[in-house]
Amino acid sequence: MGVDGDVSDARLVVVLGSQWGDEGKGKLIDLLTKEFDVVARCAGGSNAGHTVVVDNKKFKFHLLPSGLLNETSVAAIGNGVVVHVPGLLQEIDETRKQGVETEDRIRISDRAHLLFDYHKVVDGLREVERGGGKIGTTRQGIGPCYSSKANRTSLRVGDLRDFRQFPEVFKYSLAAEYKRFSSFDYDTTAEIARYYEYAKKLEPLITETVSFVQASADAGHKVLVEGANAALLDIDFGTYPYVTSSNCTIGGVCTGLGIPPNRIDMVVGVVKAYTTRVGEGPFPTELHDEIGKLLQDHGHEYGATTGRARRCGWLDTFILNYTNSINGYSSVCLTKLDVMSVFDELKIGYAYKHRGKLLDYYPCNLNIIKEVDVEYEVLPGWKGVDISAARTFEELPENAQRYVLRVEELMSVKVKYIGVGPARDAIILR
Ligand code: 2SA
Ligand code: GDP
Ligand code: MG
Repeated sequence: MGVDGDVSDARLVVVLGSQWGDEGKGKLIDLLTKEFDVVARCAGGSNAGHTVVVDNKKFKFHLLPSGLLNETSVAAIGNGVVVHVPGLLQEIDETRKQGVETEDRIRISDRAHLLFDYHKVVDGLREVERGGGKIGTTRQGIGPCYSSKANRTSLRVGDLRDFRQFPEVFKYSLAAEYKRFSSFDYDTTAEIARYYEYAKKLEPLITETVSFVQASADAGHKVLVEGANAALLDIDFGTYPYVTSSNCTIGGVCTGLGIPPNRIDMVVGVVKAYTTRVGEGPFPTELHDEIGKLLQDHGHEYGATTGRARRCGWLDTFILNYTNSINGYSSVCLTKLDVMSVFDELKIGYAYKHRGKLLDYYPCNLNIIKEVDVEYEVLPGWKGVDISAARTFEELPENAQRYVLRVEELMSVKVKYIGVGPARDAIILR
């Protein structure tokens, strides 16, 4: 991974969430995508919610890559993604109705696994069963579908091309869920019949995406990989079990698309200027006071998929350094700096202390994460100054510049992009 600055120097660029999601990946991808021929998703499913605002019109992407808004890019959904076909068809339809041409612009991996309605039902039942210990999932069936995949009882998009195994595997996989949870109605015959119909609609989109993406790169086309969810939600490196069921760190890009690591030129980490989390799980810099409420209101922190209120807190560079150690950010996009214009002073959590001792790595044990004392530094704010029209770093108030430079220093990574508003052009390039 050599390229440190401009995406124009890079062939294959990856955008990843560096916190607990909703950092504003969708908006950065929309900005970068102009230069890219292929935009690809590698992991997750319709749990993801990526918002792009264009001329006051809001686009919300769940399964489709946000880069689809650039009309010259082709969108690929990789093998690591779990695909709810009716949801995808509906999203394609809605995107088209919003004026985006989708014809011949979408490729879906034949190796991607199919997520059925019963996975969503089981997701809900598992959450209810967990009671107070619930994960706070989006109930989009993500965990149950990846479980079927790992159990090797799943069906893949390619099975819609050759239905021979479909009914048998479908019934077998569903029977396992019935044994576990007998209390749900499901019309198996009708569902299988529906899939014969979906298969006809999906057929032109089904692609062997490993060769498609690699041939595009070999032909000199530029590829942008769009991470979904984020590092602290990664099934291996996140705050397990309060995580999603895929690898949303850099490894998921290689396994979710079939890309060798040495083809990746650049990794942009998207960092929100504060921290949010939706769902349960530890969050050391969370604010339960009026400051947290102010961040939620001013930042419009509500889930793009479920509408749930997101929990809010100060920026935490201890987690950012942990996720940087895994993802290796070439540069950072610091989003929502404008939201911080409501404070007299700002805090950055930069270290964790447990029982009086500074931690030198991010712990796996959630009890320790719950018990840590966060070490903060306090920076002066730029209260009341509207920064949303700034388009150069120099136009930012001195204290906003200082905040950005401090983040850069604490992370040892260049802050290359600064988000100053939800609009497409509300961004500063450094
Ligand atoms: P799941 O549904 O099994 O993936 O949930 C497991 C955990 O992962 C979290 N998760 C998310 N966190 C932030 N944003 C997500 N997407 C939506 C958005 C969320 C929404 O963009 O706002 O609308 O609520 C997302 N998807 C999954 C989830 O909260 C669980 O903690
Ligand atoms: P993603 O999941 O990382 O793509 O992020 P989401 O789309 O779920 O949430 C980010 C929200 O912040 C969206 O509503 C964006 O429109 C909005 N947003 C992105 N960048 C900025 C920014 O710099 N400032 C403000 N105020 N909003 C932003
Ligand atoms: Mg989101």
